[in-house]
Amino acid sequence: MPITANSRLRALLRPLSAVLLVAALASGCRDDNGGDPPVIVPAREVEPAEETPLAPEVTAYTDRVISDFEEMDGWAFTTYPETVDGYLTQSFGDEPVHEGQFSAKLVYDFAGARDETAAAYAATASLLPLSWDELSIWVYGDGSGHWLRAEFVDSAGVKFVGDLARGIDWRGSWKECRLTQDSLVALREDGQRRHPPLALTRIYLVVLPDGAHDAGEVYLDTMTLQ
Ligand SMILES: [Ca+2]
Repeated sequence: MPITANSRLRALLRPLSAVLLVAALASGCRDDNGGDPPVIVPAREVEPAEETPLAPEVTAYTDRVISDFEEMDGWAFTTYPETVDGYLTQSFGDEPVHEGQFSAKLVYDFAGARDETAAAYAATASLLPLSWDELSIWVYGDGSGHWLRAEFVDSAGVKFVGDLARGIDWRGSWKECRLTQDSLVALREDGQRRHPPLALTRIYLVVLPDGAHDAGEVYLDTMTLQ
């Protein structure tokens, strides 16, 4: 802080006021019977107010967390075909978490569906707001190369899907995967219009017939709409 005439004056007066205070205490009048001395309260120096922002930062978009996986109510595990094995659970102990205390752990084993298109689903039913541009989710990869997608259903019951990652090619670290609402395509028929609001129904891993029908696990955390 620059030294101003005012602060210099206060610096000069400070020792003086201390001397006066000591003198006042030393010369304080007491009753013979030892009554309490008068309370002398030195004048407080007024500290300059800290600079505070006039208003919180305002941004055009507010992130809406759809799921933080701190609890797993409303989530379930399903597969296609039924011969795919696996489960969906909350993370436990030292398992990877991106934010908070827990993530979701999606465990899959595609070995029972060799040479077929196979999928392991984290299934939910989460009605989304009318308007959003992007959905993002943090994913702890296993390097499997499997395709990570999200499925939605619109108000007319038509299913739409989008890609969160064309292949999970990272292992042992977190990445934020995103899709835009504009990128969604109808699951069965091309060119169908979306009728909002959409509900998110599944986040899932897919392996194509010529892909590796192996076993592994990924963790999911903090799903957000922008
Ligand atoms: Ca979490």
